[in-house]
Amino acid sequence: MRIRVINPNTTAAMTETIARAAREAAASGTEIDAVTSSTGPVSIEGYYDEALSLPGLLIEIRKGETQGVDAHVIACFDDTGLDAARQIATAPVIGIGEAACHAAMLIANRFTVVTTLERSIPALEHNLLKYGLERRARVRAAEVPVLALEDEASDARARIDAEITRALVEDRAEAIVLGCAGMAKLARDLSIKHQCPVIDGVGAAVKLGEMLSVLGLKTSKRWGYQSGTPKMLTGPLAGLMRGE
Ligand code: 5HY
Repeated sequence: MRIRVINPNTTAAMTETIARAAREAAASGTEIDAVTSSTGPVSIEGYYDEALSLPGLLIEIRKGETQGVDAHVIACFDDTGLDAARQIATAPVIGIGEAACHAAMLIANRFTVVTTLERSIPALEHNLLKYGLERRARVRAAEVPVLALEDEASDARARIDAEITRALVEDRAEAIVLGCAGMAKLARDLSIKHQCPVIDGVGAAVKLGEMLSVLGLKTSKRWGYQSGTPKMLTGPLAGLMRGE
C-alpha cells in the first residue's frame, strides 16, 4: 500500500517532521511518500496563506493520482483544500484535522484542539462545525508561530504544554488534539506528562487511509466530489496546473 503525505506549506524541515510521524504510525506494508509543496507560503497561518497554498497542494494531489497511490493525506491541520482535492482524486483524501478530531470522538466526550496562533482559531472552529463536532470540542491557541515548532531553541513546546494544562482544567477536556502538523513529534511525551490522550493528526490520518484502502473505499463521485469537466485556465496558473 502507498500513502502520499503532502505538506502544503513549502518548509521541507516540517515535511521531515511529518514524515517521521507518518512512518511511525504506518503498518509494515505501507509505504509513506512524504512531499513538500513546490509553491506557496512557508507556513499556513490563516485564510490568506491557506488560499495561496492551494495550487501547490492540488498539483501534488494530481501527481499522486497519476502514480496510483492508495490514499492522500493533507498534512495541514486546517485541512487545506480538502474538498477541492477530493473532487480531483479517486483515492481517499484525508485531512489531518478531520482525522484527529474523529479519533478524539472515539475516546472522549469532549476534547480541545490546541493550535498555533489565535488567527487560526476561526477556520478550525468552522471545520468542527462542518464535521458536526462543534458541540464536543473547543479550539485554543498556544500563540506559537508554525515555524517555531521547527526551532528547538523556541519556547513552543512550553507554550503548548501550558495551554494543554489550561484546557484540561477549564474545558474539562478528556483528550487533546494537536492543531498543527508540526506538533506531531510532541504527542507521545505530552500524553505521558498530562496522563491524557494527546492526538497527532498525521498518525490518525495515515491509519484512516490504510483502513479505507483495505476496505476498498474510494472518494465517492456522486454529487459533490464529481470530477469537474476540464476547463480553460488562463494566466500563470494555467501553466502551473499543467505542471509546466
Ligand atoms: C499546519 N499551518 O498544520 C497549519 C497549522 C496552523 O503550515 N501547517 C501549517 O497553524 O494553521
